[in-house]
Amino acid sequence: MISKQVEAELNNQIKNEAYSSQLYLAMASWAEVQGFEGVASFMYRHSDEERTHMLKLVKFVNERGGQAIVPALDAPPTQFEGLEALFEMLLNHEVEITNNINELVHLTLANKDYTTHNFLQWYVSEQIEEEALARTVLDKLRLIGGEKGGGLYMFDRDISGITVTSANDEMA
Ligand code: OFO
Repeated sequence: MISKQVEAELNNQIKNEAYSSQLYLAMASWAEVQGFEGVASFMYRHSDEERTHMLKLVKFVNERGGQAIVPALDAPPTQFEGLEALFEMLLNHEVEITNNINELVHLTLANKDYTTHNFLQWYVSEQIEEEALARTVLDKLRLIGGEKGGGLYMFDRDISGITVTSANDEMA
């Protein structure tokens, strides 16, 4: 059984993951319209991943005697200044999510809730990968000279094959 406080914070994280999914879906749609098919397919996949992160939390809260709440969400942006701005936003967002997860982990320890603490370790590892991925993509984009460089076609083509979990291998 989870405490009311842990339940409330897990529900807050459900909202954060749901927003991540919507944000990346908005990025996918923008990229598709701009003609960046590779970036769009990467973002569509990333959006799906975030939905699985949310679902994992929904099931956990319900299994532990709480009730997962499906939240109302703010609308994500519809316009992005460019690819570099888009990936910077993604990185900043993931850093924020990492902070949220760390706060949650801290709360479970303070509550001596070792079951939830154990469950959250998956998210701790996942955040290492997500931040590393965003940084690697940004580095690659800067390496080709950003928006003004001539390598955008290759960048877009390469990124379509990257998955969140295999980011480090594939971008190496
Ligand atoms: Fe769910 O990891 Fe990104 O936000």
